[in-house]
Amino acid sequence: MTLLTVRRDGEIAVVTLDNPPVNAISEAVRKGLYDLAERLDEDPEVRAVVLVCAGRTFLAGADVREFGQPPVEPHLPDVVDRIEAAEKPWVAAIHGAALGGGFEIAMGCRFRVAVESARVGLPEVTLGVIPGASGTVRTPRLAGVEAAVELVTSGKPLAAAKALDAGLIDAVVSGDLETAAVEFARASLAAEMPLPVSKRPLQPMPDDFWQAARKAAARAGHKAPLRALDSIRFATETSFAAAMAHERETFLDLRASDEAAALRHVFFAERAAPKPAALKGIDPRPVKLVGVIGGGTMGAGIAGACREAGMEIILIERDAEAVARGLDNVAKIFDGAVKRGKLTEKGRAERMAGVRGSTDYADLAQADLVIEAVFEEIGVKRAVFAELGRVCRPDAVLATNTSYLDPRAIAEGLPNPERFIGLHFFSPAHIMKLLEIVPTPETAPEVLATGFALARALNKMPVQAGICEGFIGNRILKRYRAEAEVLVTQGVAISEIDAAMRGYGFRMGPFEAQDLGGLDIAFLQREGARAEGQHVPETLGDILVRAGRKGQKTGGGWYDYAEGDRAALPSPQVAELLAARIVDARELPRPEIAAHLVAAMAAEGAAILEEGIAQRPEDIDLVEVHGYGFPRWKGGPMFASRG
Ligand code: 3H9
Repeated sequence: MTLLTVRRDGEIAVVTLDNPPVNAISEAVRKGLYDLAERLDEDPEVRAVVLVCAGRTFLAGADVREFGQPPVEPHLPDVVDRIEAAEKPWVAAIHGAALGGGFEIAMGCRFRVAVESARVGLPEVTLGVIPGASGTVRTPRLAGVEAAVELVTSGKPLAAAKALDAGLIDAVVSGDLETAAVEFARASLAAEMPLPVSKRPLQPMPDDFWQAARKAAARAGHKAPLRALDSIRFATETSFAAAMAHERETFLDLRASDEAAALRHVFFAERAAPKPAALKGIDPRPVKLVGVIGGGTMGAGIAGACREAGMEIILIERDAEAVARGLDNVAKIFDGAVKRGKLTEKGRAERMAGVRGSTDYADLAQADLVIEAVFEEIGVKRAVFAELGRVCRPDAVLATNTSYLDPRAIAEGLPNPERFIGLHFFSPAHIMKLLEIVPTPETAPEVLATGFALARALNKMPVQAGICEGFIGNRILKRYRAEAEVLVTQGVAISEIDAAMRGYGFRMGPFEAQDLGGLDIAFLQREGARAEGQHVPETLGDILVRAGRKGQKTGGGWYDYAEGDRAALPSPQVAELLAARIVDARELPRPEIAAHLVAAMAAEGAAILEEGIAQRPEDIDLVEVHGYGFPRWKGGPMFASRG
């Protein structure tokens, strides 16, 4: 394979870069491009250069695998500068995505053309760094300060049409990209050449603009967006060269930070999770028609997510009234999408036309996949699978969405048990990214592969989990909450624990989260276990529920709430109810509280790994980041607690 090839089309040189899988900018790519810019400048027959990429995408950015090592010359900013300084204008021909350093190289080119399906962006902040090859310095010159701030601090790429509107690219082309780019290059030779981006003027912005932008960037919870903003602001107040030096320094500083290491860890974990090595070469079963049993919040969310991915849905409920309610729940999901401008009325109607309700299990005879999302009670679930075993095709994949029950017990007596699997969605299922995939010892490999394929189709993050109470996520949650209660019994204030976890990066602390979700679900579970004769010690949460404090919905849980207000107020009643269990008042610095609770999560994670419930520590981290609000920039409990 040749990294860079050059062919001539008259006076245009077409440079093709081929560095699979995503044309990441490695040391070899940097050196190759730099040398080529020199060589093509010396070729008297070349008047313009088109840079195009082979494979699925334009350059996807700096090679992130090199970020843990010392930087090696030529550095990317020098490559971008060299391309910009070329005597012959370069035209970036973009398909797939031009991201990070890839877009910075495109900004070094005199022109940028893209196919309609392409995206461009500067996602560096999602990796805990800022653009390091002029993204914060050239973008405001190319598209204006406001557009640059949005692109750089959000890290979100823009589709070609929007990028064109924003001035980030010069044209959206149709037909063959390379041909169109060569034509564009040829036409540009006849017209007046625009200034190189580094020479374009900058519009300074007023103070209140920067204040508002700072507020917005701070919402991300970690450093990189704020540092990126500072870098853009500095670029508007100083020379190009000074801004470049400042950007590079910030980039290198952040590259070495814990946050960047954590975000890289999550980045690579996310890419590895959907393609487990054990399933290589195993074809999933096709899934077009999906049955969902239960039209409550969870069932409707699952139906909505599957429908959004283009599958046809049959929603089964007990009676006509429940069917109507279930369909209404699904409709609300699409209504929400219309309200947010994500879906047209026509799109909504089309989505709903593919969702059918029924009370008759026989309607599932042709379903490829059926997902059960009924009440978390073993008898109810078993009855569902007895029906499914009777009516479904023997090769239809049958899945339970249980979060705590043993899938083996649910599937007991099911004919063809190799088609059975646990698919644990998180509520609201059309939004939450995590999908725990729980095979039983009998689950066939292609059924497991179907679970992973479904996750990909639904744009979810799949993690395989073994069978134990709570699988990976809820088992760690239980330990986390138990450990938080231990701190309370040691005299640490409930509000201090919540504040500590918010300070660590969670949206909510463990007690606030319980008040929002309700304390009664976990309580009922514990009561169920007790009724079965298991020894489940009385928790502090049990004491509150027995006193009628089930959370916000009952006006109070761990905190009191004024009517119609969600502000959590310390509760004298809770203090009184728990007084007998609290040893002493104790003050613990917030970082210590957070470290203690994260260590408890990691300890449970280690046990989960040892028992084979999770396959890799990265999987545990993904579960926490995508299902439980663990701050992404801390990498997950296993990463955060590494030695
Ligand atoms: C940057 O550019 C800094 C500069 O400003 C300054 C420098 C001085 N590096 O996602 P996929 C691998 S920061 C190394 O499944 P898709 C990935 O691990 C960078 N490897 O494909 C996977 O490997 P494997 C800014 C990378 O088609 C394989 O490629 N850029 C990189 O679903 C396929 O990946 C970004 O943040 C990389 N940069 O999506 C862009 N990117 O096969 C990050 C991917 O072994 N990348 N790999 O598992 C993406 O967003 C997506 O990969 C992309 C393709 C949309 C391009």
